[in-house]
Amino acid sequence: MTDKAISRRFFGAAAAGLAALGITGAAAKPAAPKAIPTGKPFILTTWDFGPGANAVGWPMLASGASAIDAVEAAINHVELLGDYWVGAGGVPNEVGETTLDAMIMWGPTHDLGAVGCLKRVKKAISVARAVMEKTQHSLIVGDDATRFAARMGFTETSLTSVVSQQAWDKWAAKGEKTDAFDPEPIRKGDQLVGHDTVGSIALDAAGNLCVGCSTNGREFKIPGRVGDSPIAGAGAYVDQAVGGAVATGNGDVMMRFLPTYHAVELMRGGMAPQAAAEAAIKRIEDAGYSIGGGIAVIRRDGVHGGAKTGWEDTPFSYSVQTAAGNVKTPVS
Ligand code: SD4
Repeated sequence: MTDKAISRRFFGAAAAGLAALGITGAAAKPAAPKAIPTGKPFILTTWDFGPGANAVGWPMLASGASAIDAVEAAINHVELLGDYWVGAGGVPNEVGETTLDAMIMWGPTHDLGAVGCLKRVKKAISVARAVMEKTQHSLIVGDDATRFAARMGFTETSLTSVVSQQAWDKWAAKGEKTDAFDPEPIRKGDQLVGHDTVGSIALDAAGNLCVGCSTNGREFKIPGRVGDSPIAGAGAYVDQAVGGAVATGNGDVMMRFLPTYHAVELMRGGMAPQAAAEAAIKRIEDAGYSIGGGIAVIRRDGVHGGAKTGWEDTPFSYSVQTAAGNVKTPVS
């Protein structure tokens, strides 16, 4: 074979390989990145926390603040409410201690910060933000998350309140055991009562998206248990070009299906937000799980949707605030 023939053969094969990858001579030039439109700011927050949390985050967005500041402030507001399910003073674990899970994810960089089983620090979403902004890590857990928080200047304090102490005392006095050793909730109906989470999604005037969530997790959980909330694609997920989603419910099961990642990816493929939310929840049902759970989804153009499974008598809702006001949407 002549040199010319060898080189023709080599370059022919190489060109065919590149063509198979969708790279041709003419298309080899990198395409100009598609500009992402800025869109109209919004903030979405789940459950009955929605109107109050949005009332904190929205004025910030309206005056030009970043979506990450609005999400953090909205969730801090809920974490400090003294609600039994989110933040300080709520849901004790099996030994009576309150521990927190939280995550924040920033659209422009796809960066993430999360804490799992955080102890003795109130603003879990702010510690998650410190993980994201101050370190290369994405998730820090347990006592080490507390030590990290202290290192970042957060105050250590007890998360036990009169309410959480009484709840645990009552439960322990009855000789109850954690339900975490019960059989999996497959075709049996969700045995879980007692779990809740706040999730927020914001778009700012600069066109940046952020999602966050925070929870005390599951009542009387086994110490060390971490739920879905700090797991990317489970508790929350954002894609700067597409939109975001937040989840709530039985995180032990929901994290197996990455429902927020699933919904965002379906929207990327062109599915409408409501259909994407329903499809992500249906995947869990189709696998045979009977749980209580829901997701709220919003595309970056502000079109939103939600879906739930179980929770026939539990009024799951989410609220979206824009310049036009706050609208609370019940999920059926
Ligand atoms: C968890 N997903 O830790 C959370 C709890 C929750 O509604 O959202 N419950 O499993």
